[in-house]
Parts: sequence; C-alpha cells; structure tokens
Amino acid sequence: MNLLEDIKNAIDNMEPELTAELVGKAEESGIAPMDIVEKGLIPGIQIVGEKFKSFEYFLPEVIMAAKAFKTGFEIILPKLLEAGYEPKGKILIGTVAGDNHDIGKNIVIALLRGNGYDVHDAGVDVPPDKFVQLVREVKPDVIGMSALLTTTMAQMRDTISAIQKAGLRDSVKIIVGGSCLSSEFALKIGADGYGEDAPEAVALVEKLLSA
Ligand code: B12
Repeated sequence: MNLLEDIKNAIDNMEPELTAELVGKAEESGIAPMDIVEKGLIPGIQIVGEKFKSFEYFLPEVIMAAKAFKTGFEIILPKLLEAGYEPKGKILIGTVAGDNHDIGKNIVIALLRGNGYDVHDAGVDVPPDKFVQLVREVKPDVIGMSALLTTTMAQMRDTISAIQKAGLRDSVKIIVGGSCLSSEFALKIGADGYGEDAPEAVALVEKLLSA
C-alpha cells in the first residue's frame, strides 16, 4: 500500500477522517513528517486547487478537501516543528471589520499552508487596531486581508493607514482579496497586490517574498 498516494487521494476525495487516519499510519510506519507533507498532503490540496480552477470542483468540494488537508496537517505539524521544519514565510490573514465571510479566506489559508507557509488566522470581523496588534505579535512577512462586501472594502484602506501610522508598513507586504475587489482597487489603497483566487494568492506571496 502506498500511504502517501492514499493521503493525496483522501484529500482529493474530501475525507478528513480518512486523511487523519492515514497520516497517523504513515507516521507510525516511519515515513518522515516532511515527506508526508510534501508527497501526500500538498499534492492532494494542489489537485483540489487545480480542479476548482477548471470548474471540476465547486465550493462544497473545496471546503471539505480543505478540511481534510487541515486535519492531516495539524496532526503532523508538531512533528515537523520538532524536526526543524522552516516555513517559507509567515502570513497573517483575516477578514476585515464588519465582514464575516470566511469560506474564501479559509481556502486561501489551506493552500498557503499546503505550499509551506506558516499562516496565522486572525478570523473574521478584524478591526484595523487588531491587525496592528497582531502584526506586532506575529511579525508576519505578509498580511492578507479578505473582504466580500462592498461596504467593508474601505476597511482595507483604514487598516493599511493604521499599519502605516504604527510605523509597521515597511516591515510587511500587504495583499488583498475577495470577489468585490480588483487589482486597481488594491493599487489605489496602497496594497502590494491582489489575488483573484487561492492559487493566485500563493503565486503572489511567492513573488512578493522572492523580490
Ligand atoms: C456564503 C455567503 C454568505 C454566508 C457567509 C458564510 C461564511 N462563513 O463565509 C452568509 C450567509 C453568512 C452571508 C452573509 C451575508 N452576505 Co454573503 N454571500 C455568500 C456567497 C453566497 C458566497 C461567498 C463565498 O464563500 N464564495 C466562495 C469563495 C471561495 O469565494 P471568495 O470568498 O470570493 O474567495 C476567493 C477569492 O475571492 C479569493 N480571496 C478571498 N479572500 C482572499 C484574501 C486574500 C488575501 C487573497 C489574495 C485572495 C482572497 O480567494 C478565494 C478562494 O478562491 C456570496 C455570493 C457570491 N457568489 O460570492 C454572498 C455575498 C458575498 N454576500 C452578500 C451579502 C450582501 C451578505 C449579507 C450582508 C446579507 C445580509 N443582508 O445579511 C451578509 C453579511 C454578513 C457579514 N457581516 O459578513 C453579497 C455582497 C454584495 C456586495 N458586493 O457587497 C454577496 C455577493 C451576495 C449577493 N450577490 O448579493 N453570506
């Protein structure tokens, strides 16, 4: 039995419990934690990302697959840290004040984690001063903000101003996303980039951190 292939398929088949069971078995059988992530969990969530982009999968499938990925990843994370795993970068991400939409944000988080980033989820309805406080605590390389409501888009500008006023703007890259936004809007409010979907969010982070 190829456990890594099975983990990949369990994520693609949206099975959180099976993913957890297989990750446990893989660990017990002595497979290195990093191999479980790189050859099982990540390929699984990447397939799902591709299927979502090509309209083979829709929202319910992606949410379940992201849950499967998260369940498996949480089991293996302590072992990865013990083994000296170095994430590619630290990301702080939240949905802005007044907005409780988090499905898209959570997919972005799953894909970023799947691609080797340490992601701190600030949750939903996050006001500017909370973002500032978390930037001080978490010290992220990148801040991601999500907004789905036209009425909450302005919170992104306010959050960037608050980060600037706190003297923290030069220490972080800021990216934004959400179906009511555009790259023009991102540029206008002084963000470093806009990502249309989760794969674009990953590509944007890769680009910003390698610049
Ligand atoms: C599900 C949903 C809800 C759920 C939210 C559940 C949850 N836990 O998220 C519930 C029912 C609670 C809800 C409530 C409301 N909703 Co609503 N909701 C939706 C709906 C149907 C789907 C949103 C969604 O999840 N899309 C799927 C995800 C995968 O896509 P996504 O969020 O865009 O995320 C992707 C990208 O945008 C990007 N992305 C997202 N975030 C980020 C962040 C970064 C940094 C990057 C790079 C990329 C990125 O990547 C994601 C993955 O590919 C949309 C309609 C629609 N078709 O979008 C309306 C919609 C967003 N809602 C709307 C409204 C008006 C509301 C309410 C005000 C309704 C009301 N009168 O009470 C409330 C507001 C509550 C609040 N304060 O937030 C409107 C917004 C209109 C507008 N432009 O302002 C929409 C567009 C419906 C409509 N056509 O009128 N809603």
